[in-house]
Amino acid sequence: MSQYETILVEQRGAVTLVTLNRPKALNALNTQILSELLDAMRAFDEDASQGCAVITGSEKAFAAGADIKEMQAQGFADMYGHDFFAGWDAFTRTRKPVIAAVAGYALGGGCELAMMCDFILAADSAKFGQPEIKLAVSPGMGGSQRLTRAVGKAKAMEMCLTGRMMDADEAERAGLVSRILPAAELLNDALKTAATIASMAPLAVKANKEMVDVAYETTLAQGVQFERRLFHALFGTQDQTEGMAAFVEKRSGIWTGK
Ligand code: CO8
Repeated sequence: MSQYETILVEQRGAVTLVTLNRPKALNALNTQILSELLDAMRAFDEDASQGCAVITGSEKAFAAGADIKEMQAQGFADMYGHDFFAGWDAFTRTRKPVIAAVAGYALGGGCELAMMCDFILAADSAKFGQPEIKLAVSPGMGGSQRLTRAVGKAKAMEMCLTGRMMDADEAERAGLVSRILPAAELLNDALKTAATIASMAPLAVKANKEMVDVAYETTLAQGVQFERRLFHALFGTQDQTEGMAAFVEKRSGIWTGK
């Protein structure tokens, strides 16, 4: 069903599975993969039958960074003038949850893409890094900011300044990934986790995602206030009435998304 060249998109029930598919370049992120991924995410967000997405790569690489060969000949005027890669910001405006299922290398833009997802499930083979400094540049898709928020200044600073990689164990200890799985179980677990999320009431899913994200953008008092207001708002939904009735009647809720 996929009309794309650099990604594969499949619907598995209510879960959209997106597989980055530039194996010869270890899924390096070029302009085409960005535009195809954004198109696929827009379609996913608009499709009422879909509740959660999983983005994955290959066994060897989730993505080994932005495409160095595409960037190599660019100068400041090209990069700044065209606000190169600003398009990735649209990815973070996806309102339904997106899970990154990472095996192998997630480097540079690959690590940044994984961090733009709502959470990361890692195979035991996963390796995360921001090696841009070795190319005499820096993260450019949010890595210096999201990595610092995820793992704290000490580790983020060391990784950005040395370009060293973090293995899955260290990434889990540091809070970069939510769980580690044996590589052979990664995709199945990610799809099961996504199916669980997709089985929840859709408005509550959006609200929960939004309020956790707000924790990164605001003060504690404003964040708590934001949470409370959205919590109150959910009491205006049919699904809240159904969810609480179903609990009391010891049955599963049937959601309308209203
Ligand atoms: N871009 C383009 N091609 C790549 C990339 C990449 N990031 N990574 C790997 N490839 C290509 C290789 O060139 C090679 O192609 P070919 O067969 O034609 O020579 C093929 O993929 C296989 O790679 P290797 O032979 O190198 O495989 P190894 O197993 O020996 O090594 C590594 C794997 C360690 C992952 C190695 O490929 C590597 O170090 N890759 C580069 C990692 C890197 O530096 N990533 C950061 C890129 S910069 C970046 O992401 C900036 C993000 C923000 C930009 C935003 C701008 C505004």
